[in-house]
Amino acid sequence: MIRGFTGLPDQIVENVFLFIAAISVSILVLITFLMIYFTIRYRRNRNPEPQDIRGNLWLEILWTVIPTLLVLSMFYYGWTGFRTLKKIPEGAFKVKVTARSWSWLFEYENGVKAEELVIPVGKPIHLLLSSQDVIHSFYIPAFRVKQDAVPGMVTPLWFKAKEPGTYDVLCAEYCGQQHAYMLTRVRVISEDEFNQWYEGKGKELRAETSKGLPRGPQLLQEKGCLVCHSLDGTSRIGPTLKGLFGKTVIVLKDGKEQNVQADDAYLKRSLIEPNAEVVKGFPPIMPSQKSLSTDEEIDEIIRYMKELK
Ligand code: HEC
Ligand SMILES: [Cu+2]
Repeated sequence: MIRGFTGLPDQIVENVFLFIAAISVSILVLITFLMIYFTIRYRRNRNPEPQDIRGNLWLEILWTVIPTLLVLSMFYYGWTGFRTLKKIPEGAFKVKVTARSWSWLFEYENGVKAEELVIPVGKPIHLLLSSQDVIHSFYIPAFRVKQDAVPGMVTPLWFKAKEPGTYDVLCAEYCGQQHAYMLTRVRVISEDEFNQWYEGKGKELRAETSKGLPRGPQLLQEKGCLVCHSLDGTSRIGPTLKGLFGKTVIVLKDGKEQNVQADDAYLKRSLIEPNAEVVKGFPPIMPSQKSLSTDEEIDEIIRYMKELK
């Protein structure tokens, strides 16, 4: 019989897909064959006299029962597979995934944050997906998993990588202008290598926080600011942050153009209430940092932005 409908998510999805595809193709071939055969077999010059054919009980039973069984079997394998996909194995390694316009952030239990998902090979991974803004969809084609990341809720997803390597991560839900930029990677490494990476990163983090090292560049990276803002003077989705402090900016406030001086207070307003004053020529899509960053982080970002001459 058909095996392999339990196991890893990638096997399940693949087997169910092949099962349904095989049935669909067989039916397509059968129907096409019968269509052509009947057209030839019952053509007019062979059967000049039309016949009035009434129902055939056995035929009707057969072509009701067989397709019903086929469709139910698809449902059965789909459903059992789906249940396995939804059942997170015990002891799975947890990583929090946050989607936002337009990047992914991976947070580990020891506080380490990364832009790439680094995981150990052969261990079930439990992702907790959420979104900061619109609906995104976390998709790793190589592991056959795809799941929406919805603002305001946490959705679980699990998979296991069998081979070390690097695999693509995409966003599979059109989420705005830079949707295509939501491309990152899963880096699968051996358990030893992973533990080294994990502990090393954890130590780095503790050293940084205890010494209070300048975290500005890292914060901009982590918060996804650099997807929309450059530090080199070029415009992206938003204006560059280079040389902003002290500059006169033309903003639209309540629909009216105004000149404002980019001082401390302006920088803070830009982060907390980005849509109160919108820089002329740019769309009002900057996410407010009010609930996304702590007060210290905001102060640190402002301090750093003032250095960007
Ligand atoms: C999704 C894209 C996006 C992200 C992410 C984003 N911004 Fe913005 N930001 C914009 C846009 C667009 C504008 C211009 C329109 C406006 O003023 O709201 C802007 C405006 C600003 C301004 C005012 C700039 C000026 O020239 O007056 C500052 C400062 C700023 N952003 C800082 C940040 C920081 C810091 C972060 C990360 C915490 C960030 N932004 C994240 C899109 C973004
Ligand atoms: Cu997206």
